[in-house]
Amino acid sequence: DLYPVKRALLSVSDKTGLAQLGKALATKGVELLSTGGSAKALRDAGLEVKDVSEVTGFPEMMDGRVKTLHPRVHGGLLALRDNAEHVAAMDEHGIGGIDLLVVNLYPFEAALARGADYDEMIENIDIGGPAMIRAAAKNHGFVTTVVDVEDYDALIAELDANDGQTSYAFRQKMAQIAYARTGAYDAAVSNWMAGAIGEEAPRRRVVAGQIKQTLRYGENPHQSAAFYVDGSERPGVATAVQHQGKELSYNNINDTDAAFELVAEFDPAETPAVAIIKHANPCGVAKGETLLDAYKAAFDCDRTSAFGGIVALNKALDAQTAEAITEIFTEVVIAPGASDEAKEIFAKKKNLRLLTTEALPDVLAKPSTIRQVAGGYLFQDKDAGFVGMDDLKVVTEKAPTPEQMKDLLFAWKVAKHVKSNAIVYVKDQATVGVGAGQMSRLDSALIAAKKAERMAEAMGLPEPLTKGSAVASDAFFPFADGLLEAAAAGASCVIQPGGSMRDQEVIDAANEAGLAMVLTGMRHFRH
Ligand code: 93A
Repeated sequence: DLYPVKRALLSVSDKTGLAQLGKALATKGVELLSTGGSAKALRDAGLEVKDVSEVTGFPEMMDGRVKTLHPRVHGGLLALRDNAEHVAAMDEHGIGGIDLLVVNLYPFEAALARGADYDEMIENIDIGGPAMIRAAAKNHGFVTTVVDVEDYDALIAELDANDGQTSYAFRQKMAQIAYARTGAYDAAVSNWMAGAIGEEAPRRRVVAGQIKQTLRYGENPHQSAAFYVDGSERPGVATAVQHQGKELSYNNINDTDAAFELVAEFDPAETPAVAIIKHANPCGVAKGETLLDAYKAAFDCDRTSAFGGIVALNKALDAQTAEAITEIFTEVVIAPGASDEAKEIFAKKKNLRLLTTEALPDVLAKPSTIRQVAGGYLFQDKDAGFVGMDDLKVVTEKAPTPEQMKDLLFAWKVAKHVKSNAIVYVKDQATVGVGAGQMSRLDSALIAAKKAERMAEAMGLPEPLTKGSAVASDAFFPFADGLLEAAAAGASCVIQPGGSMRDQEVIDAANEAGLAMVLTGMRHFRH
């Protein structure tokens, strides 16, 4: 199953390592064919190269759109060397076999990342490259295809080990990588176009990405895992710069994403805000005069759970807040920047990871989200639903005071980021109890209240902070019981979508308990 490499075609946009590869091949007596820029780079390195235009008898034309699209190239890649008719056709038409194809594509993803305009993006769609890659990879019975600079060393090692030949297993492996590349490339093109034409329905989105990190393991140590990026420049965990600490784990990445998306709900131009996340749910979220105040208030919601948490800030990390964060064990801190002083303080905590981005995530953007089910994928727009003061309908005898209204809207924003069923108690722009992920809304209300009681005991407070709080429910109360539980915990006002068959029953219960209640008309399920 060994097949010799006698003639190679090299056509690469990224010239990294090209000269070294060319030299190694030339030393082995391989004839080199190449396209314009690649041929020049090889010649500059002192190598003998034949231009593809000389092989095809056509110049590279139309701004390079047509350079390798020719039967002398594609015949050379596709001909079955052990098929008499194929060999006869090669002879008849003067087609020489190409045994090795080294191509990397026009940098479409890089153009996307730097925000190139439409015409530039179009010019960066490589046609000839993928055509050759797909041809060579199809013919892996004879032809070796290399599409990644990172595989040059493996190629040379393979040729060294086999006296200038490659094994079938190697060619097959390279072919699989090749199709992964062309698949991801066209996915990037299609996804970019979807955005460019403002297509909202994600129905025909393609799932593809580039590997960013092979993870040590998945959610558990017996699961293998990897982190793929989609090439977009959205501020977030995928594009953040890590300043210190160990590699991020699967769970870290997931939790950091949840934390940053949540804290981005709070406009930094208004007030600093902090979110602390555990297992993808917030265990404390608060606004404050300063970041430090916000951190302290968020921490006080559930000090027990905050241990080993992920902290997200809506403003650049400052020294005072950094100092406070280091007082307990924290896994990750993510913020749109960090002062030098803050970085120095963190440097003493070797295990703490600090990530910074240039901006906050855009909470109004609606990129597709993807979830896998057995045999398929579920796509949907990200939940970018927003409810403002004007969208609220007061349905009780009492109306919320302006102070209560502020807390209600705060609670509502947090509830959007809590696994359903979500119940969130808020007092003075800080969560004071979060009930997440229960199968009954009543249980979420109970758990959140219980946690608040425990915190009050631990902090030596006369009564739980849920007394006089605002409470949010991510979806309607199907019965009055959940609402009554919130009232028992001391809530004085409620925000919820409404829309239950028993809305009237729930409204009556709210009036009886002396609560003010507003309806949003929008729910925030999150599963
Ligand atoms: O414009 S193309 O789609 N038309 C072609 O026929 C073609 N052949 C190779 N782009 C084509 N290529 C690409 O050119 C390769 O995939 C590679 O990325 C690039 C190398 O060009 P150069 O050697 O001139 O730098």
